Amino acid sequence: MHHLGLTRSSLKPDHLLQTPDTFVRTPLPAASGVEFVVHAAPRLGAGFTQFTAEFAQGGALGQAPAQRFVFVLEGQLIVECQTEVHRLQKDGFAYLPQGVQHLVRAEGAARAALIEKPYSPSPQGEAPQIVIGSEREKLDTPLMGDPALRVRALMPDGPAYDFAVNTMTYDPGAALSMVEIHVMEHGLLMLEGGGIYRLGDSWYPVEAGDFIWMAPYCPQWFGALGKRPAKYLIYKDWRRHPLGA
Ligand code: UGY
Ligand code: MN
Repeated sequence: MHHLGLTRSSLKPDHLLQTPDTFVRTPLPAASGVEFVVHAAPRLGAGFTQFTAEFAQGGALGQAPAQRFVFVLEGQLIVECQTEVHRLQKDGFAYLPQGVQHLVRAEGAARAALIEKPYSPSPQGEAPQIVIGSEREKLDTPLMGDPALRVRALMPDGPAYDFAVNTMTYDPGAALSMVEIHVMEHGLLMLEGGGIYRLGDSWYPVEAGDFIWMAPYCPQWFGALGKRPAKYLIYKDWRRHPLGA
């Protein structure tokens, strides 16, 4: 069917809403049997990259040019690093510090969110460690005391780590209690449900499968709509001085 050039996707100087009808797949180096949808990249103005990686049966992903965070969206992935082998199910994740030799492979078809960021060392020199976990095992914390809006932190929050990845779950009707404007940028993947996202001076209907990039200082607000919770995976740069010092 003709769509007559219509899409919910929108690119503005301080944000990108990228909906699945506009996704274009590409191969990338150091991977076989994996196709990538590049969501955020330096060419967009982002300080990190975020992809959806689509693994065919037997697909594998080798070394990353930066720190790497892998979150399983569908299927299973096997992460081999140092002498360890970890099997990640849906909602499982792995953090691999920059320079750690590793392989991420799929025995069957699988999909994952991938986030990569050049590491900014901690001024005190603490070294980040490999992290393996599952979102389901993480503690649910009400945001600003609102039990209808819950946050799960996936990364450890220590001085060694220069980014955070959280999930945020909104019960139907729940909303951010304020319009946020902050120095950190975001990469956001809608996992479940939907609602209205305010980005800059625009309000967008969004749903599971959509990706959003928010530049530093992009005004942002979300309210959940529908009869089931809305949930997203959200990246932000974290714990580093804005002067880069
Ligand atoms: O962590 C955050 O800044 C988060 N509350 N932002 C967002 O959901 N747009
Ligand atoms: Mn925010």
